[in-house]
Formats: sequence, structure tokens, C-alpha cells
Amino acid sequence: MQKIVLYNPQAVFYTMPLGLLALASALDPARYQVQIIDGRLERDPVAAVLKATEGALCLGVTVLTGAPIRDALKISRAVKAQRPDLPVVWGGWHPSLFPVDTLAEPSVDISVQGQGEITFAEIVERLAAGASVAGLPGSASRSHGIPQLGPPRLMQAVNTLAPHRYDLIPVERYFGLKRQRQFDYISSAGCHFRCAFCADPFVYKRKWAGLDPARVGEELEQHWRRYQFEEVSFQDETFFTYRDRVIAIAEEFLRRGLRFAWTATMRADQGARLSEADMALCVRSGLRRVMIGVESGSQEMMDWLAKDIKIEQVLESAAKCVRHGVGVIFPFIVGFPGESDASVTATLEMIKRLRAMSPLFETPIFYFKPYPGSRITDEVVRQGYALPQTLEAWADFDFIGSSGPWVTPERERLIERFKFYNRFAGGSQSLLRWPLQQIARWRCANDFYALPVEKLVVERLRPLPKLS
Ligand code: B12
Ligand code: SF4
Repeated sequence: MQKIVLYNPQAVFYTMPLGLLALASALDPARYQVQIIDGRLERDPVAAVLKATEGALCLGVTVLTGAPIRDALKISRAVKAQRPDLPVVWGGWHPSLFPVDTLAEPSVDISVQGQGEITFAEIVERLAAGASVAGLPGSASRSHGIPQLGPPRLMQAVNTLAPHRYDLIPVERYFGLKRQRQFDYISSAGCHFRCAFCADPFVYKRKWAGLDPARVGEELEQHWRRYQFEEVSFQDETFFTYRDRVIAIAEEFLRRGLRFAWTATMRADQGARLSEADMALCVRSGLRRVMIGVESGSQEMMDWLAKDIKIEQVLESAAKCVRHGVGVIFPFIVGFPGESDASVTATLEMIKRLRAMSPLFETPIFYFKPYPGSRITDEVVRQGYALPQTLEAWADFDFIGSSGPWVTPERERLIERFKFYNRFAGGSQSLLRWPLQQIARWRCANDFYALPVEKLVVERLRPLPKLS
């Protein structure tokens, strides 16, 4: 039995490490013993990985762009220093976007692009046989010290892949850290759409592959009976891609008598197209909340972003969710390169409009960041914007809570104040917060954000996390 170690870097949320579960589950359990170490659960992740990699065949690390790179580097370097012969494989979004650049890091031997199950299984087979991994489709590695990229690998139909082995992770610990019995699950890979700020079109080439509804029903029934969760959080990029599939999944839940709530991503055009009867069926099967990326309240900006969505579809989806009691998270992005004041104003107006529709609606605002692999990022780079050149610099490329170079200090001040008052203006509030809610409502209604005394007092009393 050969040992494989997989590492999930530290991050700010406790979503289950589904990428690593997918890799581990694709390996033959009769031949490989897989240990998943999650940096978010370990007191001393370096010590845990060093201990686990003793006698291992390889270490695999999943790497997102931004802060997780720092931890991935720390772990990979510590392992290489102690076990120079142990192959270290990086996969996930960042190595998918920078297959060869990733190999400038001496502690990384192989990088994997896109879907990793089959590529990783083949890497492991070759390593076990003492064979070279050079030229393996979907990967890059060094040949005679020179990084070389293998040919791309075609997208794998996900139904052919093994079910995810949740017994490899401490599911209860994730429930505890999330403070809710919420189970993470993924039913598809990729996305057909082409949004200009997103890396998915680059990595998945606008392809999508989904699990059969019967399999989703069967797997979730087994997991539900075993883990007794209250909610399933579908991590799919676009869960509502095909109406018939979504309806079949909802029918599976009902037929099997599964009593859990579920949440998923929905595009506004998909929501607008969904019939009242379909929506009602989804709700009966447990649908409680969807996430609909709006990004901008300006149609012109939406078109520039190639969202392929109309503002009316956002409002139509929102109204449908109100009618069916479904909560919605509508994320917005401000600070796109060259964004006009009118566009920002349209976004803030749209947020107010949505917030007024339901106390179950949330409207987080993010600042645009030129994540690699997107059309806008390519454009700003052509115009002279310098992307980080090293992995260390990419690790710092994590603007959670900061505004980026395309937002003037005045605009940032306005947006931060708007976020504060908008948060307090909406929803039901406790008696204690009632006066603040009234002031916040008045301010939002009159677009008056000067002299934000209440904001200063509240932040003094309880600093708010700057996440949205
Ligand atoms: C859950 C999630 C997270 C979790 C992290 C998950 C984890 N690993 O612990 C959290 C909440 C921490 C997170 C954070 C962020 N996220 Co996020 N997240 C997701 C989401 C919704 C699901 C990920 C998932 O589980 N997918 C399912 C699994 C099966 O797929 P996978 O992880 O991609 O793994 C496959 C391949 O990538 C590959 N693979 C992955 N790892 C490895 C490792 C090896 C060794 C190999 C060989 C292969 C391999 O094989 C796997 C199976 O095919 C994705 C969207 C999506 N649907 O993928 C966005 C996504 C990954 N996130 C994204 C972004 C932008 C972010 C944030 C920057 C957003 C923000 N501003 O907050 C932060 C950055 C990190 C930080 N600062 O902490 C982008 C990726 C951008 C990038 N270049 O990295 C995505 C794609 C969303 C999008 N379309 O923009 N995220
Ligand atoms: S933002 Fe969502 S819908 Fe648009 S391309 Fe990315 S994953 Fe697809």
C-alpha cells in the first residue's frame, strides 16, 4: 500500500476541501492510502505534513490565487527541505492559470491544470512505477531541469468519476467550525458562460459537465443518513445550468424523502426563465437560498462584462424569489477599470432596490481585482498594469477588504459608508438597533453619507470584518 498525502492551505472560510476529496476518491483504495491534511484544522500544519509524508509516494497541494499560496509555499518548502526526493504536485486554480510559472518554485515538481482526477491518478501511477511524468496531458513538469507543458487534457464526464469519499475528512469538525451542519457538495464542473472578470472560461474552456440527478440523489441520501446535516451547499459554478436537470434533482430529493435545505448558485437569466411551478418544486424539495451574481446595476457595464444578463432578468428573478420565500445573496463588484460615476451610482441604486424587496436578500459589495485568466485582466495588462511576477507576490495579491488601484479614495469612502448604512437599513432589527436602522434608512433614502458618526461609533464598539 502506497501513501499519498494531500494538503489544503489555510484560508478564511471552512468550506470542505472538495478538490482534494475528488483526487483522493479517484485513486484505487486497494493500492493507495490517502491522507488529507487541512491547514485550517491543524495547530501546526508543517509538523503534521512532515509527519504524514514519511514514506509517502508524493505530496499534492491545492492552490487558489492569493493568500493560500503563502501557506502552500511554506508547506512545500518545508517538505522539500526535509525530503528532497518526495515529489510535490500543485494543482487547482493558480497552477491551472500558470502551469509553467509555478515550476519556477524549486519545491514544486509538477503542476496540474484543470480537472485533476485522472491526471493525478496517472501521475501517481507513474511515480509508483518509477517512470517519468514528462509530457503527461494536463500537467507541466521539468525535463532535464527545463519546465515543459504537456498537452491539454479533455474534460472528463463527471459521471465516470468515483463518488467522493467524505470518510477521508472529519466532516463533524467542519460543521463545528462553520457553526452549522452544512454539507458542501459539488454536482458539476465548469461553466458555459463567458464573464469577462472570471477565470472559469479560461480553465474550463466554457465546457460544463454534471452528475446525473439520480446519482446526486443517491449520494446525498447516503451522506445525509450518515452525517445528519441540515443544509447542503452546492459549490457548483452555475448549479441552475440546465432546468431539466435541476428539476430532476429536486424530484429525487422529494421522492427519497430527504429533509434538508439546500442552497446553490443561479444566474439571473436562469432564474427569470424558471417557471413558477418549477420554483415551487425546488422550494418544496428544500431550496432556501440562491446566489445570483449581479456585479453591476448598469446595463452598459453588464454588457462590457459579457454577463449576458439583462437588468430586468435580475429584477424578475428577485421578484420570483420573494414570491417563493427564497433568500438571495446578490454579490456586486465595483471599481472596474474605467468605471464611471454613473455606473457606480446605478449599482448602489440597484442594491437599494433589491434590499427593499426582501429581508432575505443580501447584497455584498466587492472591489474588482484583476484575477488572472480573465479577459479584463488581459486588457489591463495590455494597458500596462503589472501583475505579480513571483509566487510570493501572488500570495500578496489578495485584496479582501481593500479597493485596488481603480477606485479613488473618495469613491472608496462613499462605498464603505454606503455598505455600512445599507447593512443596517435592511432586514428586521432588534429593539436596540431600531434607532440606528431609522437613521440608516433615512440616509440611504436621501443618499446622505456625510459625517458618518454612527459608523464611527459602531466600528469603535465592535470592529466589523471587512469582507463585503
Ligand atoms: C469553495 C471555494 C472556496 C473556498 C476554498 C475551498 C478550499 N479548497 O478550501 C474559500 C471560501 C476559502 C474560497 C476562497 C476564495 N475563492 Co473560491 N471558490 C470556491 C468554489 C465555490 C468551490 C471550490 C470547490 O470545492 N470546487 C470543487 C472541486 C472538485 O474543484 P476544484 O477545487 O477546482 O478541484 C479540481 C481541480 O481544480 C483540480 N485540483 C484542485 N486541487 C488540486 C490539487 C492537486 C494536487 C491536483 C493534482 C489537482 C487539483 O482537481 C480537482 C478535481 O477536478 C470555487 C468555484 C468552483 N465551483 O470550483 C471558487 C473559486 C475557486 N474561488 C475563487 C476565488 C476568486 C476565491 C477568492 C479569491 C474570492 C474572495 N475574494 O474571497 C478567495 C481566495 C482565497 C482566500 N483568500 O482565502 C475562484 C478562483 C480564482 C483563482 N484564481 O484562484 C473560483 C474558481 C470562483 C470563480 N469562478 O471565480 N473559495
Ligand atoms: S462568473 Fe459565473 S457564470 Fe460567469 S463565467 Fe464565471 S462561473 Fe460562469
